[in-house]
Amino acid sequence: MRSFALALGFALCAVPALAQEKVVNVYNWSDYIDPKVLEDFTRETGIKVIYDTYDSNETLETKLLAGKTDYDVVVPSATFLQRQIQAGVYQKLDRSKLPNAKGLWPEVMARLATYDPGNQYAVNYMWFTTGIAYNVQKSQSRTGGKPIDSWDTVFKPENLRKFADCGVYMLDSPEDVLTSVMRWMNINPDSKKPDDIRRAADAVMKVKPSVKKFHSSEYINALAGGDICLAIGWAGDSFQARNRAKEANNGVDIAYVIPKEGSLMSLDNLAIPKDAPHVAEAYQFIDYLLRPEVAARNSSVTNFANGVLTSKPFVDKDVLENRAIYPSEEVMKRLYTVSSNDLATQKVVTREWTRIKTGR
Ligand code: N2P
Repeated sequence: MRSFALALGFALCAVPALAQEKVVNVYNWSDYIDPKVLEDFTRETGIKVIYDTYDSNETLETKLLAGKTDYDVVVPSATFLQRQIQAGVYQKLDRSKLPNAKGLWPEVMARLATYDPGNQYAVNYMWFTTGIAYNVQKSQSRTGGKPIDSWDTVFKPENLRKFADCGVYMLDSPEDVLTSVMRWMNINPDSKKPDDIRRAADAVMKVKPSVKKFHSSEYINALAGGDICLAIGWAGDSFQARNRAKEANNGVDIAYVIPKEGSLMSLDNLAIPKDAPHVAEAYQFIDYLLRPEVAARNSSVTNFANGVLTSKPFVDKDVLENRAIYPSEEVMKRLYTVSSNDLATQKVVTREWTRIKTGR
């Protein structure tokens, strides 16, 4: 009897203690998941998700290179992933622990393999373009009624000046902004020549007087609330802004365009840092995100295309049929990707970006 009581007592104390120990520390981009997915994951697995967010690769990279982070799952863009793999930041993935990886999109993984040969260190989470988001009503008078379809609107100083009074934001991301301006200038966006990067930065300097802020997440609410009327932004975020305005029923209509000159296509990917404290939980979390129904929910809520091909039948129709989110073959031809910067090039980029933002 006594041993039964002891055993019961042990069980009562031990179960909550054990349950408390199961955690996964996730560091992801802001506005990049259906929050209910996190709750459902915990309900199903008993693993608590400690979730933290960022809005720039530079922020993530600074933390990863500074030493131990305690993160179990992080989401670097492919160009940064490549450099971080070389720096020894990540562990190789054991595919036997990711059974849902079988649904990954072969073309997307092939593109990712140019940064992570053999797809050894990461699986794709989402992929997307960088384009122009704008307030439809406020743009009308500023473009003379013409639809916005070219980077001319952003990079010709006389054009952008017309938007200055209603508010212009640009992503605080040199990769997105400098490659867009290079493409517009007919410079190879993947050029690593310091001179090309400097010329691109000079062009951004010329339109800077019309830019209210360089920021990579505030533009969603700023567009939705009618506080700004134009942004260089990411497709999913721009459609989130459109949806937030619709929900608020505030009369603001937001559109997003992949300019005719073309857009940068980027891949964000799930990876496990080498020193992750909860590796088993990290695998469970990544595998959960790769479940077709779960990946689809994340796309339906965030308006970003996910890397799981088998999730397509479950993605909301408006998202799946939106050609700026899931581009057609025709649109795909206008998209370009860029390779990773080596450290020397990255230094030039950072210096030029600081010059743009601070004027020094
Ligand atoms: C999510 C932004 C993710 C795209 N808000 C940039 N990596």
